Amino acid sequence: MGIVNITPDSFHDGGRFAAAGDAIAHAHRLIDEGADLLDLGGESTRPGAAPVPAEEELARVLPVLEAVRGGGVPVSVDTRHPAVMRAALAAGAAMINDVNALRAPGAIEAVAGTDASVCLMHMQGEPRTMQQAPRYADVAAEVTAFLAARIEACVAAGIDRGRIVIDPGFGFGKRFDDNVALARALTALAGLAPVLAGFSRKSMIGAMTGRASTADRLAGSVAAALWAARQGAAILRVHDVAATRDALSVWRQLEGVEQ
Ligand code: 7PM
Repeated sequence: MGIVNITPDSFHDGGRFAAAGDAIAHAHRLIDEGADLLDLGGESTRPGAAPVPAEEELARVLPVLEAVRGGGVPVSVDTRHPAVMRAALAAGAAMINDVNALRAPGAIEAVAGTDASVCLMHMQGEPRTMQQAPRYADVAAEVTAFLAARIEACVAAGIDRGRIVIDPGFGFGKRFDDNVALARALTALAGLAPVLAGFSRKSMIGAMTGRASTADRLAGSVAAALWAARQGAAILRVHDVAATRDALSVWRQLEGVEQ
């Protein structure tokens, strides 16, 4: 899954893809690099980020979605707002990626009436304040129980189990040790539903490598992605599609895994 940020304040791209034209060009580049899926985001959910009104988010996302849909690669839209979900699904999105796991009123209903997939992510708190004081007694048990409950809520509302993907939400209300514990729990999580893992250029990679700048976290991010795949992750959410694909290709051939 290649990341396409359409946010002037996104944590890595620094506003470079703020203009729809730039985001569309970036999306096409990720498709050329071999992305199997694109994730369009019009609201930055990085720690400390302020919420974006649904209308502004839609104005960022829709032109890009309209330009890249039908290009052979399914498109996911990263949003917490039911109004954005409905408009994105009407405009051809194949998946809703919700860092809030469809907890907003009306969010489950927005997805349930369609044949789209959904990614349910765990987050403690909300983006503006989530890194201030994350707290868990047993992070793996708590995140697993949360995701299992969200799966059942979605299934009860009519979303097919086979359309649900789960994500422990690395960096979303988690300390370094919490992120590491969750990474080690990926194989167990994959027993609940297919797992999406997003490590790309995050602060835990910075902490593990001593790389303060997100621009210097490519190699660390690729290592984390490979490791997640090996733990059974089904979808890798990455900025760097070509590098990640190359690494997976080499690993799979050495391992003798079917391509
Ligand atoms: C910290 C830094 C937190 C950067 C989040 C980010 C994920 C996501 C984002 C993820 C799913 C960024 C991210 N991360 N959706 N959206 N999983 N499902 O790329 O890990 O800016 S935002």
